[in-house]
Amino acid sequence: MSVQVAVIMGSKSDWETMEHACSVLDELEIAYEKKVISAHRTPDLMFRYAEEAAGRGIVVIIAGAGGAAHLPGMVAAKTLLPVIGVPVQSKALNGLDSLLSIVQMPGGIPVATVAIGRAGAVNAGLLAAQIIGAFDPAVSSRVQRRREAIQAEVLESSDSL
Ligand code: RP5
Repeated sequence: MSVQVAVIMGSKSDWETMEHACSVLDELEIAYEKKVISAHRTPDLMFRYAEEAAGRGIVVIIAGAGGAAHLPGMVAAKTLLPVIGVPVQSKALNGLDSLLSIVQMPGGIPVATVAIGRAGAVNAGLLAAQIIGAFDPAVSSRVQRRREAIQAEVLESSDSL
């Protein structure tokens, strides 16, 4: 199975959040790679990675970062692949800094920004799956089954009140 999704993050400390995106991709049987790439500490690697991703067969990039979270936006600036940005919950400002750094892109260079923290990482995995699912019915039906399971869980939750 060829790697379709790149999950990148600004620091190893982001893994606690980004592993939730990877769990969703595992669950939906989507092949991915994961890598620490820092916009500030390894800028040349970031540009090279973004420039080469499409040529390597990557379809979607999920990029997580916290604080001055420039990774998703800078990667988006160097590729035409869809980039999903995950704001990591920072200690100092609870992730509001990360959110604003990622979401406030100038017109012309989009980053699909999800919620701060774990829910955002889960949704980033799902959004990547839905993008792939638009062209791959097998992936789309696995996403559909996951939705049905969530729905059943909510309906059953009343019984345990
Ligand atoms: C950002 O700075 C990373 O994405 C991380 O969220 C934050 C802190 O990084 P560390 O100091 O923990 O490596 O670049």
